[in-house]
Amino acid sequence: MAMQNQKVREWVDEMARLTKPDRIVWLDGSEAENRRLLAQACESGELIPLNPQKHPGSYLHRSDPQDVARTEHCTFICTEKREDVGPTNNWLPSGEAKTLLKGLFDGVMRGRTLYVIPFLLGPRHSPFSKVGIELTDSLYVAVNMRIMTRMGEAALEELGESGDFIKGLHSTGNLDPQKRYICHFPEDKTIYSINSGYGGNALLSKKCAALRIASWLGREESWLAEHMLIMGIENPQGEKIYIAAALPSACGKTNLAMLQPDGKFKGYRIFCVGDDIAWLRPGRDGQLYAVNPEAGFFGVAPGTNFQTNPNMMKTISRNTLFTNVAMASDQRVWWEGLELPKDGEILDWQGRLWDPTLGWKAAHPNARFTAPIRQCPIYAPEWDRPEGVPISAVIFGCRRSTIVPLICESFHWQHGVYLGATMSSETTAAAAGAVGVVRRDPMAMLPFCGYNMADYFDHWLRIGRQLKRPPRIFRVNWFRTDEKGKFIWPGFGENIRVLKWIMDRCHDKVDCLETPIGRLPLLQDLDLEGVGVDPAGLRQLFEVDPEEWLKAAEEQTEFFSLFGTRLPGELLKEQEFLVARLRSRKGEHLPSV
Ligand code: SAT
Ligand code: MN
Repeated sequence: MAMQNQKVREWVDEMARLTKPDRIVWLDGSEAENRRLLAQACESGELIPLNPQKHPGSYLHRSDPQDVARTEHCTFICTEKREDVGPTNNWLPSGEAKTLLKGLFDGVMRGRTLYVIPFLLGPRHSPFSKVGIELTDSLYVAVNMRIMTRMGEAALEELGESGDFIKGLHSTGNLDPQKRYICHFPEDKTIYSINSGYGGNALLSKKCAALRIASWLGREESWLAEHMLIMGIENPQGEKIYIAAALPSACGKTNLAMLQPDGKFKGYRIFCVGDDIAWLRPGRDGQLYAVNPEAGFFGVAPGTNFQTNPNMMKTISRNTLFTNVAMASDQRVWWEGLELPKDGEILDWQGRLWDPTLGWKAAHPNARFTAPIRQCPIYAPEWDRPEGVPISAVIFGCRRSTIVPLICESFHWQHGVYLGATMSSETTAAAAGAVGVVRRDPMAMLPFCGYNMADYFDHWLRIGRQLKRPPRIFRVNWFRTDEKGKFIWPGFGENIRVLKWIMDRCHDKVDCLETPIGRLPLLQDLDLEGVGVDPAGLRQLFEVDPEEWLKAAEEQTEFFSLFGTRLPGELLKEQEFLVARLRSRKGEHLPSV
């Protein structure tokens, strides 16, 4: 590939002098190159070809068992000043971190190939878009990056002669978890990642560039990089709106992004623009516009099936890379949530012979698939629109078995930012650590915000002030459970009922019930026919217990106080008013349905 850009070349040379690979291969993103890389990966054992009839063009990768999820304790934001990364990020002083990383990367690619991967985040010719270059010694990373981003020539063409690109250096090193580092230097738009090959740690375009580095850039340039899906909804009358929704990792964001309305909601159409990351900026008309910087899905396999996400099942029917799923003897993939094959044997995600009596899961709970967005049957061609899509509603979703009602609308932008900032959620398998523990996860960005979250909240408030027609902000919780621990709300395709209410609110078609925590639906406006939730369940789904919420507000104080005086006063004011509203309704059971 003709490599004209002097700045890129200099940087590649410098990193090659450090890492000392045997050879350097520049990737152009072409089909022929992809075939060559896939063949090489099969030869080296990094990929296992799957049944060509059942899974055309698809492969299985088994990772090191110690390298199966993001490792937040090894993830650092490295800056001059600690205050700039705030109390919720791990910090290293940039000078010290560079010395440490230089030591770790010195000679690490000896005997290996260094792949140069230019990638474009966002549509071509768009004011939103950014170019990045990832250097990696992992073939697995290279073939995944081709699916996840607009990779190769297109990115270099966008870059032209400019030296303004995000730099990412990655090596799988020796996968030593003790020496694993994912370090971000937002001040020089650089990422260094070593000793992991896992998606979020190694596909540097994803959480590292498109969220951590991009959030920093967004603050400087007046836009937002968010952990959000983008979807279009069209009602039977042909009205269409776009929604951006934040949910923590492995909480059903991908399923929501390509929801399939059924039964009486068949007249609604959903269009998927993105399932994980949204870049948002105020447009000249005073609306908020969004693009998906990515070009593929890196979704959770277990639990994905024709009931929970038929559109994804079709998306991953070909040209898909599977990671840490199980495999049946006919080279078909399998995971928990799919029907067990009637005959033949199953190898678990580590290649061990498996059967259901063994007591462990065949697929790793964070097993993933990588597939191009264009294969999605409800893919929105607007995905590639340089100006993005106008957002009418923002959703902050959390995973809470108690307290938080199914849906609630904020009173206004500032209150919506407060709802986002006070999100808490039960942890999942997407990150290493205990699962099911409640933790604060503001805007589902706790692990992904590249700067001080107090400044981030302030940035959200500032963006709101630039919008003449701001989106409405909602909070959802699909995960409330009953006394027996069973989910009350069926979720998945039935979530269309909640989206319909959101859409009706955006079109001023329905009223609402004012409660201390926000606006709840009037039950008659929420189409619940045939949803299968009994009246007691409904009461629980929408219950707002002022006592419980007062306790929750107190816990927020603890979180807010982490940020000291840097926390925007607007959020404290929202909290103060919430507490006052709750106190005035103490002892009541809200709402009465
Ligand atoms: O971090 S990943 O992008 O690999 C998965 C996730 O946590 O959403
Ligand atoms: Mn995610």
